[in-house]
Amino acid sequence: MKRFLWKKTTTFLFILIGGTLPLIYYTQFVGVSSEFDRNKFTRFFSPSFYKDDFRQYIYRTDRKIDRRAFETYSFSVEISNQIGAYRLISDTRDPKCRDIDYVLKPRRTVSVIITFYNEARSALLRTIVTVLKRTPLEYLEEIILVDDCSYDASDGEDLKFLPYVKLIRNQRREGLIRSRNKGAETAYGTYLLFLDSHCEVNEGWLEPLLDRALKHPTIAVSPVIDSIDPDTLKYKASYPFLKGGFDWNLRFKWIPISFEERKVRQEDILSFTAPAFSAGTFMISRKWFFQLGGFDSSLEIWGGESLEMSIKHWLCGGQIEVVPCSRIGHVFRKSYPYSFPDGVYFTYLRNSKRIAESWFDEYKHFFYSMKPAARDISVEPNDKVNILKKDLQCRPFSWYLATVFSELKLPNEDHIAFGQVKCGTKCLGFGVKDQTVKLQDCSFEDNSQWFLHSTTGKLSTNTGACLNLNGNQVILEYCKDSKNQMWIRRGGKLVHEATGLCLDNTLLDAIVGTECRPGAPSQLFSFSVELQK
Ligand code: UD2
Ligand code: MN
Repeated sequence: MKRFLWKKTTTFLFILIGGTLPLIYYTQFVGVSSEFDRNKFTRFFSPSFYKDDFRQYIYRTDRKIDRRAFETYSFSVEISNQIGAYRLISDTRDPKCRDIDYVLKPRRTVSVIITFYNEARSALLRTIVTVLKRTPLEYLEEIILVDDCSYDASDGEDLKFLPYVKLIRNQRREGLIRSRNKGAETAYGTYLLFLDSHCEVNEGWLEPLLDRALKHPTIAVSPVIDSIDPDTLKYKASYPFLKGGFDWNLRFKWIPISFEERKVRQEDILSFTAPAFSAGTFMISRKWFFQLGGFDSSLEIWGGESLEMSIKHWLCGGQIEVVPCSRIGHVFRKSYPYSFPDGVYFTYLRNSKRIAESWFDEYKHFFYSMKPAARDISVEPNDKVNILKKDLQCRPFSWYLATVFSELKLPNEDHIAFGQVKCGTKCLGFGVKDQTVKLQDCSFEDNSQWFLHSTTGKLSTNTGACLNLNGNQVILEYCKDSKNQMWIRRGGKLVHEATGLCLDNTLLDAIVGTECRPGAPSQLFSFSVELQK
């Protein structure tokens, strides 16, 4: 209703100032001002914009890229151009959502941040136009476009005449992660909302997001991402009851909410919590975003940043919710239309390692056991993360696993304990060079202090070697199905099954097998994580 009235008013204004139109057109083309300018609205909402004006933008060519080829964008640009700046799409919300009258007080504004790199002009324009047309403008602070150094600077420059639009252009390609940070740094809105450059926001998308976000300053919200087919550009509703998550490879994963959970919620239109943002489209308070340090700017080009943000957000006091009444369409492409300077595999692996090293505590070894190649990649230590953890009193990763993401099972179900193995105040470790097992000062940094105890009794290192006894000397050898490699837990002791000897810290930091002695502290070992079986 409100939007209808608004349209009426602008149409009226349009007729009223018809005589001065040529002058207004002129000033807009030269783009004299990026300040708020009511004239922009007149032009933007005029029928000629949708009929012809946008075509001048879409069909401007440059020689560096083929603007008609499917491969240039990994979706059908021809169909996208035919659709133009705007189209009607099906309202995919649960019909009950339409009846909700959101009373959004206090008023808050949103800065929409769209990063793009050589995007199809029609798709980029449509993303912006859908935001302008389907958002109550009193909630919209601005639309910040971050051009990540696309080949053709006019991709972004030509859009500055649109209302609310501001443009930043990177002098070199920074990747979407640093670009989003840059966009956030210039934002004024109370909330930041990140969008890809090939989206179409649907009817009533923003109000339900704001409604939830207003409940608490650290609730970050995510819409349901509908899919736009890359071949046909058909808009399709997605199943709304999916949460964002990931596996130990740190690959994003959708997880359906359980039947029980749906029953408890009673109402399908209520929001639900999720371990991670449903991909990279979410809204977060600007203040809280910067308290969290923004996205980790060491992450390169593409990948992982939404997981990094999700994990630290939860661990440091936030909550993520999926809001089923909010819908945004996104073109899910089957391949990357752009290059990765270091290759996509390596880039993603390095980003993942950085996240695991920063946030996974001793669980990082599960990541390494899935991705052994990551061990050899060097990533700079994340000094900021320790300050952040202290300042915000962030919880350990084990809390996240137990409380937020119980669906993330340990990769190998057949173990009973893992992590650091402590005897007194020291930790079991092995010398990488001499391969002797001894006690060392405990350190999370040290990969050689991580052990796994399997249900069959094998006690192995993170490099996959198994502990055995030779006489009473502890040795490391290839794991095999041998009784000699079996250790049983008995009252805090680790008993070698074949000989009945106990693991013992006899002298200084040496570790050997000795006769088991009741209550001997030097024979008591505890794992940092003991699983209940
Ligand atoms: C998914 C997320 C995306 C981001 C990414 C992982 C959705 C709908 N998409 O991406 O937001 O979280 O996973 O990082 O949630 N871009 C640049 N510079 C570059 C590369 C890309 O600005 O160097 C832009 C690109 O034009 C696009 C956005 O970043 O607008 C996301 O890239 P994408 O669409 O290729 O990624 P997608 O959909 O696989
Ligand atoms: Mn995308």
